[in-house]
Formats: sequence, C-alpha cells, structure tokens
Amino acid sequence: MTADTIYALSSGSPPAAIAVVRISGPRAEAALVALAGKLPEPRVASLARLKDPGSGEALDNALLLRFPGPASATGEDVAELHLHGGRAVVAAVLRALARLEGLREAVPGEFTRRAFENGRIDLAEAEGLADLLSAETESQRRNAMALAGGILSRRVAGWQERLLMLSAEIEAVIDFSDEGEVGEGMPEGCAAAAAALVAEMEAALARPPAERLRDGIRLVIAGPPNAGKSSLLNWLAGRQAAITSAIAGTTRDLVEAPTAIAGTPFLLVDTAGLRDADNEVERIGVARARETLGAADLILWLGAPAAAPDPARALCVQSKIDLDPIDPAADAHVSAETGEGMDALVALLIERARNLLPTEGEVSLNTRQAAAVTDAAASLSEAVTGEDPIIVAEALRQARLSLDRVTGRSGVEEMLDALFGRFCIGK
Ligand SMILES: Nc1nc2c(ncn2[C@@H]2O[C@H](COP(=O)(O)OP(=O)(O)O)[C@@H](O)[C@H]2O)c(=O)[nH]1
Ligand SMILES: [Mg+2]
Repeated sequence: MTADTIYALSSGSPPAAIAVVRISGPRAEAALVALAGKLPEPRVASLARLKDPGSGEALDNALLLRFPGPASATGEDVAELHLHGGRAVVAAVLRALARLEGLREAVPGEFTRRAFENGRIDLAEAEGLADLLSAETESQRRNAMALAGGILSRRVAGWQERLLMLSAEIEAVIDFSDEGEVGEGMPEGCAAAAAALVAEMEAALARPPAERLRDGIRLVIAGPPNAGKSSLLNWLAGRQAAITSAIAGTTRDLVEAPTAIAGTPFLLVDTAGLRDADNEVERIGVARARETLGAADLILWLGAPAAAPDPARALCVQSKIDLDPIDPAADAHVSAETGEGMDALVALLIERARNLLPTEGEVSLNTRQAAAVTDAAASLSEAVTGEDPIIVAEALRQARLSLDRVTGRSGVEEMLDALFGRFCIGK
C-alpha cells in the first residue's frame, strides 16, 4: 500500500481559465478539509473558499470534487480542486498543499501508476492512455481510445479463457492417467483448438505495428538530384522544411518532417539525390539516403519508373509536369510549382497508407505487446504438436504467463483454481 498522498497540477500550464489540481491518497479528504474547511458530497461539485491552513489567508474560490476510493481514477481517495488558472493562484494552492502533513508532489505518471497498481487499469490500457495524451491526428486518437478502452485487454482475456479451457481438459487427462484409465494421447479437439488460437495470435502479429500509427508512416522521398524531391516534401509538409535550389546536391542530410495528411500521420523524409557524388559531404548524404530507403514504409520515387528501388513499396512520381510531357509509366504526376496532380498523389498516399496502419476497431500490437504474444504463440505451438499431456500442460501454462505480460496482470493462476473447481471430474 502507498502511504503517501500525492498532488499535482493536472491541467495545462497556467495562465489559463481554469486549473485542475488533483490529490490522491489516504489524506486526500483531510487535505480538502484543511483547505476548504468542509468535505463535499462524493461526486458532486461544490463551491468553496480555499484558505491557507497556516495563515488563514484566502487563496481562491474553487470548485471541489471528491471521489472516494476504490471507485476513483486511481483506486484511492481522490480530490480535485478546480481553481482560477492564474499562475499565482496555482502556485499558492500548491504551496499550501506541500505544507500539509503526508502530502507530496506527484512524479510524472504517478496517478496512472497508482491506477495500474490498484487494478483500475492494466498495462495495455495504460499504454493506450499515454498514446491518447500524445495523439495529434484523428486516427491516432481513435486507436488510442480503443486501446485505453481495453480493446486489446479484452482480446487477451478471451485468449486466456480459451487457454484455461484447454488446460482444464489436459489436466483432466493427466488426473485420469494417474489412475491408469487413460494412458496416452491428447483429448480430442485440443490440438485443433490450440492451433486455432495460434492462428489468431499470428494474425494479430501480422497486422501493422501500433508504433507506425504513433510515429507516422515513414514516407521517404528519393530519386536523382534536382528531381524536385525537396520541393515535393515542402508541398506535402505545407511548410519550407527543406532547402530547395536549382543546384544539384543541395540536400545532404536527411530532413524529417512529421506531417498529418488527411488525418493520417506521416513522417516525411527528404534525401540527397542519388548519384556518384564527387564531394565528401554529399557522398555521405547519398549513403544515408540509400540506408534510409531500406527503413521506408513507403517510397516516393522521383526517378525513372524502371529504376524504382523497391516496386512493392515505391510509388513512381513524375515531377515538374509543368515542364515535361506526362509519362504514363509513372503512378502519379505532379508539379510542385503549380500544385497540379497533388490531390491525386495525396489520394494515392492515403490509399496505400490504409494497409500500412492498424485498422480501426482491430487489435494492433506495439513492440512490447508483440514480443509477449510471439512468446505465447510459440509455447502454444508446442502444445499443438505435443503428445505427452504433461508437456502440453506446461506449454499451455507458459503461454498463459506470456499473455499475462501484455496486460501486466498475473491473476490467471487464481482463476485457474476457480475454473478447475467447475471442471471437477470426480476428484
Ligand atoms: N518548374 C518546376 N520547377 C520545379 C518543380 N519542382 C522543383 N522545381 C525546381 O527544381 C529545382 C530543384 O528542386 P529541388 O526540390 O531542390 O530538387 P531536389 O534536388 O530533388 O531536392 C529547384 O530550382 C526547384 O524550384 C516543379 O514542379 N516545376
Ligand atoms: Mg533536395
């Protein structure tokens, strides 16, 4: 149990119209009484004059809220002070709280950490919450909402339940074989049920990684010097992120510009024009360009279509169509000078992006979650092919433990006891 009562300014930095200070812990109610001289009704807003408990000086007229634990955001007693958002008001109230016995300022993430420790949210939901706070585009927001709302946690819980059913059947086989009744072989349907679970996990693993939505689709713009790469990047980014000039070899370093295009997050990457450079700095730039092409999710290739680096990831773009006749071999035709063809290019980008990003309403895994599911699927695969019930039972147990890592929960072994109670087969 945590003994400390923590507080923090939970809203944005002052000055602002309103500032919300949150207090969580065993002394949250005592803090309210010390400052406001009263304890409001739970979950009902009430107005109060806050006073400095030491000097008795009035600090602010504030709106108070109280959420008794465990039905609160952190699972502890929580209090909220909705203050006037002036810098001095907030500073004075925080100072008064700091002087109260048993209270200290929260460290970053500590409210959420307590929510996790008190079982109010699991690890996957906490990750969703973190994503939600940093979401900048609509698609990021929707995905983060789903994760924070437990979409992955529920999927994992479903898998755990099916694993437990399998375990129960295997344990029954083991119990009977003790009595010499069933000597060999696996219960019918077990291997198939396990295989179906493996397939579902592998399908989840095959989906686009969650990080791609958070960090943006890596869209690398590449091609020969002077093709108009930097001009195209600037056009897509809506700002002059990269220097453009008629001098071949202007761009040397990678220029990265995070950009939302039609609500879809992209990380635009401009590169040095690919050629045999005679200048040392440009040579390094060209080497970096080639390297970054390997890490691209999508490539806008501004060279000859036949020379595209990786046709699966590349869209061939003909640039400067205000100067040259259209090349039908290219996928898109644009002019950064007149803006012609840009709408069609953007539509093409969004269409390609759809397959690269997690689908809304579908579970997507980040690297941490994927590692746990990969381990679970590997253990479960052993269970699919296993002949010896004891080995299969152990593989299933390992799979459950791996899945526990997704949510950071390990209550499964207790659930197991309860479940085996129901499955009791004459024992
Ligand atoms: N007429 C015309 N000029 C362009 C267009 N795009 C770029 N340019 C010019 O071509 C030159 C090279 O462009 P830049 O974007 O620096 O090419 P990069 O070397 O591939 O990055 C610059 O002088 C640009 O102004 C275009 O669509 N039409
Ligand atoms: Mg350039």
